[in-house]
Order: sequence, then structure tokens, then C-alpha cells
Amino acid sequence: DSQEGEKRRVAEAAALLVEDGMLVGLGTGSTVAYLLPALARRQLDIRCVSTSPQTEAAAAALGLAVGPFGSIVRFDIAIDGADQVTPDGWLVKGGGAAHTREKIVAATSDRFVVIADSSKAVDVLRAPIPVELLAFGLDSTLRRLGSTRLRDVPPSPDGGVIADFFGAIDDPAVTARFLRDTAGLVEHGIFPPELSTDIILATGSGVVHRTL
Ligand code: DER
Repeated sequence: DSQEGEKRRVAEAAALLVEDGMLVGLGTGSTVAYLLPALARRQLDIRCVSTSPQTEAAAAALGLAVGPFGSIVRFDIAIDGADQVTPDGWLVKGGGAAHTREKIVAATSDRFVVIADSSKAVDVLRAPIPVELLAFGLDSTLRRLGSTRLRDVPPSPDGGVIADFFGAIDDPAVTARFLRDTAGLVEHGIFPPELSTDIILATGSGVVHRTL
């Protein structure tokens, strides 16, 4: 099956997990682009919060009820894509430069469902790791990170500078901690297994739905 067919399949599988009355976090990217119509078709009574202006516009255009994050402290479910997924549930996200808001939504969700085509399956995480950096002191932060290149994209909706870290990843927990501890770094794209509850991965002609 084509990669687009795989994206559609995992997105449609995830859409079935959403029920009336739910508060739903919507991720960002081309796999989520298939989730939105699959959700809209179900005409559910749900309220959604998007993780990017792109998702917000696409969801609103489909008639999904999207609103601000506001004072929400819990989503019933959030559904999002990933750039890399390991067998034990480590993710790299941020290919679409939305990982900061995506990680906040993931951390706010009772259930965080990752939807990925088979090209995202990796044995171990590898560079690049997307990062969002504060503009204040940017050159200093870049020097302290090392091995980081600015990405040629606009600032994030929160004014952050998007870049990619190319340092070696021997242990994702160690790399995540190094990135986290670097002053000036707002958020990085390594999502630990604790953050996700479900991974729906396309394989061959079907999907594999793993709960972590
Ligand atoms: O930017 C992001 O975090 C996206 O969710 C990315 O990880 C997946 O994007 P894709 O569905 O277009 O591959």
C-alpha cells in the first residue's frame, strides 16, 4: 500500500477511539491531515484543541469544534503523528515544528495515541532531533548545544526559533536530559514512552495497535 494509504489507515483507526463528549487534542502533520476528515465524518459532539495554526484551520474548515487551550487541564484523548517510533515507544517529533505544543497536549491527555506509517518505525532514535529555542541569547544556546542547525521556517506561534540537533543519541534518556538542561532550549522532540499510551503503526496491509 502507498504511504498515503498507510497514513489514512492509521488515522481512521485512531478516529474510532474518539467518543461523544470528549475533549480532544489534535496533533500536527500529514498523518493528522487524514485524522481530521475521519473525525468530522463521525459528526461527534466533541471539543478540540489544535497544536498548530495549520491543524486549527483544517479542523475548522471541516466543521470540527476547535477552540483555545484556555484553562483545560485534561484531554480525554490526543492523537498525533511522529517522525520516528522505536519498539519500546520512544518517539521523535517536531518534523512539522509543532513539538512544543504537541508535548504539552500529550502531557495533558489521559490517552495519547500516536499514528504512524511504516516508514516511521526505527530500531533506535537517530538525529536530527527538532528543538525550539528562545530567540533571547540564541547564539549562546546554539554554542552550548553544539551540532545544531537553524531550520529555515518561521518562528513558532509562541515566538520560538526552530532548529535541529544533530548530536549522537546513544541513550535517548541521556540526550533528552542534556537538551532539557540546556538553558535557552524551550522544548525538544524526544517523547519518552511514558508520554504515549497507544501506538497505531501501519504494517503491510493492516495496522498494529500497541498499548504501552
Ligand atoms: O511535527 C510533528 O511533530 C508531526 O506530528 C510529525 O512528527 C509527523 O508528521 P507527519 O505525520 O507529516 O509525518
